[in-house]
Amino acid sequence: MKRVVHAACPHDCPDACSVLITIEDGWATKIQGDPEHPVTRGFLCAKVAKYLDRVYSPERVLYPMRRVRAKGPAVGALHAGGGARATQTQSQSQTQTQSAFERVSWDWALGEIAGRFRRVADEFGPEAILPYSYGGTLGALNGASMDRRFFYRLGASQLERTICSDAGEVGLQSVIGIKMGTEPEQFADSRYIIAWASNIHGNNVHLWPFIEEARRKGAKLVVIDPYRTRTAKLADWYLPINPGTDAALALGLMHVIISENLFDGDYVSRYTVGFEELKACAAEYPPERVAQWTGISADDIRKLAREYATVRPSVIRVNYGIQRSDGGGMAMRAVTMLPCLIGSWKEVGGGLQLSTSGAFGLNSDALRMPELMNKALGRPARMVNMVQLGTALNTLTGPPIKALFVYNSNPAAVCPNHNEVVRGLMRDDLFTVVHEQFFTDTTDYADIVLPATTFFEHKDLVGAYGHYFLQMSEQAIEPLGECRSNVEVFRGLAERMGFEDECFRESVDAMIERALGSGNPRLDGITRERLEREHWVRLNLAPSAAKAAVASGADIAALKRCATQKRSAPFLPFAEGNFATASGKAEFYSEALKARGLDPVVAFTPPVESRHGAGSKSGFPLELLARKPDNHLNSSFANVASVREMEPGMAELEMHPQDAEARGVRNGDQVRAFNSRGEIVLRARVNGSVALGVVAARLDWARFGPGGRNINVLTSEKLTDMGNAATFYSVCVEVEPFRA
Ligand SMILES: Nc1nc2c(c(=O)[nH]1)N[C@H]1C(S)=C(S)[C@@H](COP(=O)(O)OP(=O)(O)OC[C@H]3O[C@@H](n4cnc5c(=O)[nH]c(N)nc54)[C@H](O)[C@@H]3O)O[C@H]1N2
Ligand SMILES: Nc1nc2c(c(=O)[nH]1)N[C@H]1C(S)=C(S)[C@@H](COP(=O)(O)OP(=O)(O)OC[C@H]3O[C@@H](n4cnc5c(=O)[nH]c(N)nc54)[C@H](O)[C@@H]3O)O[C@H]1N2
Ligand code: SF4
Ligand SMILES: [Mo]
Repeated sequence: MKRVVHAACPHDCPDACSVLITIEDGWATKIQGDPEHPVTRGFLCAKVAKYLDRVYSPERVLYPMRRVRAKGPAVGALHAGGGARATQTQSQSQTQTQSAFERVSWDWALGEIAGRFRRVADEFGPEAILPYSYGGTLGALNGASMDRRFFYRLGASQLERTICSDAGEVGLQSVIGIKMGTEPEQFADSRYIIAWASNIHGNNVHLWPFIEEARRKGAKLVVIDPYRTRTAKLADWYLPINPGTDAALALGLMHVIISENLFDGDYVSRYTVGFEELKACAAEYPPERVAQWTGISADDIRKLAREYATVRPSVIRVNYGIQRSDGGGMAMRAVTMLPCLIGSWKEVGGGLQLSTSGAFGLNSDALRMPELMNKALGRPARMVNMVQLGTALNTLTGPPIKALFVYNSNPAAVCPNHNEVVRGLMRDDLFTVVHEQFFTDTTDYADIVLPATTFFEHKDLVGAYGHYFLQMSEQAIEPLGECRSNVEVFRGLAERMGFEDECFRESVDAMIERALGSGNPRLDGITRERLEREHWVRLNLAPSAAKAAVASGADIAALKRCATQKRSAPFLPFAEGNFATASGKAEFYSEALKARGLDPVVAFTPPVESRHGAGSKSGFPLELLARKPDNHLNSSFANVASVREMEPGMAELEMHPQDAEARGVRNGDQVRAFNSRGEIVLRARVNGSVALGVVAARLDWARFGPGGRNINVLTSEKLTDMGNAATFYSVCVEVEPFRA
């Protein structure tokens, strides 16, 4: 019997695709994008199009396992080189990895974990236990619900989950108050599109067709990125920028826009505060000065400012690459001011998008129940920053970390300062549990591995950070082997710990209903039953905003076009102000930042590890971009052979010809990239991807990397100016020819 199940891709990706899974006799036989979904539009990215290979991979963890050999990667599992060679030896390394474990029952595994947790809590206090999770699934339930309840009730340390986006989010919200922005569909109506630190074609591919549509109608695409991405190669105008200097560029643009009177005085006076302070600040950033930091010429800065302000509607797709630097919060803050200054929020196809996730307003507190912490500790538990896992595992006291529970994450690949992370994970006195779909870099250090379902195997509610549709992801197949979802694992563990609270018995459907019951008007009328029936539903997005657009003279033709294309009326969140800040206005001046000791307007400070920072003078003159692969998702998919094939040359270091020549390096040579934290041997690729002074490499599983390492041996635990986030793109290194 053949049927089609509606699911939603829960991977950490803005597109949150609507997925159709064909099931025949209980087996998934086909996956495709839902042609009806207005953003998915019938296609999936290349990696998820191959998802059957991932779900039915012979390398899935299918049963609970316990360690029977010493911690660490299996000897012989390591091999040099990436790409095809790694793929060949993959199954071999897999067998060795698995032989470090033996199968146990769920009953035994849960009993062992509960027993160890109890002993650790008795001896050191429950804060000696640390959960570690991030973006394995963004499903509302399997991302953060039963797990949080469990660790709150236990009184475990809290994890500060800032490895990805917090600097940018805080920066964005410091101006507009909420994580909302231009809907992707409206990019089709733009005439000037800036992809700012945004590899759209690689990381946000469902925005691309809207941009193509706009370009067919004459729109211009500008890319601002220190790396010549796929997106940059396809742009009308590519502006390579020195890493970490975006705040200066945005200030330079504002300098020109203000001094040439190209801003929207009416919008500014009605809907913003702090213009005079901003004007004074921007006056300090004439294009000639900005050019020295950014590497973008003064003429280009002027041209970009004039075009952005006058070719309308203009929109900015800014992405998280901008905020993985010391000053990431300020950079995002500065860029967010631009549409507020030129009033492009009023226009269909105007504005800016970083994230749309703030619109969903699910009742996350009801899912997570932080109040359970009081029951355990009578106070909030200590916070441990996930970016600083290495330091935490090795040096934290009061109490030390004695037990670690990893799920939805692969820290032995994705965490910065890899060598310290591994040193910590190797500790014999650390009890580590990893709940996973695969035997990853992190399971190499696990005492117990638990098998996890994929999104085919469980039900969940899925929001998005790149569009405004809420989705129900239905379970398509029975869990493989003895796999359990995150919800069920923590439910089972709570029972074994003797936690009698009712919340640990709540059903998945009841939790979905609670999540929807936040009272947020954007969720009015969106019930579990309706989502089950319709699969995806557009949030209630204030219709008055669309009317305001007409009233303020925005593109009426665009509205008509929506009607004929059966598109929903465009959503213009800030056409009439309505910012979610304390003042209700876009804040060019922020009292809240001032109270936190930050510049209340904008400040540009070069990252410490950059050509203008102190780091460049310490013998490591090159700026490293430790990037994401176009066809993997952080470390996910790197182990799926059919996906890996699409990403050749993983173990490469891309260099500028002059930097290579100055070091006696030729294209294809083995080079040693190093700094004070570590070293890695890669193959030099001199291919025009990076500017002078910049080198780039991709994130991979350490196991597939040369010497069992990945690029995170070079990245640092330094945190950003806002949001305590990671600084993966502010890293200084030196490179030399490798001699074995
Ligand atoms: N194919 C694929 N898709 C993904 C992911 C993946 O790994 N692969 N990861 C997912 C995740 S977790 C996230 S957070 C999103 C992130 O998606 P993006 O925000 O697009 O993230 P990045 O690729 O980190 O950064 C985007 C671009 O910023 C550039 N960049 C780096 N430093 C700077 C700088 O200082 N200034 C400027 N202007 N640009 C800079 C990088 O070269 C990169 O091309 O993508 C998601 N989607
Ligand atoms: N050098 C460098 N490092 C980076 C980045 C970079 O650009 N460069 N990007 C950073 C960013 S933006 C992010 S968001 C982080 C991402 O870091 P992570 O969130 O750790 O991302 P992934 O590498 O995708 O690992 C997720 C793991 O969760 C597992 N998983 C998936 N679904 C489930 C589930 O339902 N249950 C359980 N238990 N497990 C599941 C997957 O198999 C996978 O191994 O990496 C960061 N690290
Ligand atoms: S990873 Fe992103 S683009 Fe790919 S299917 Fe999932 S949501 Fe869509
Ligand atoms: Mo991320």
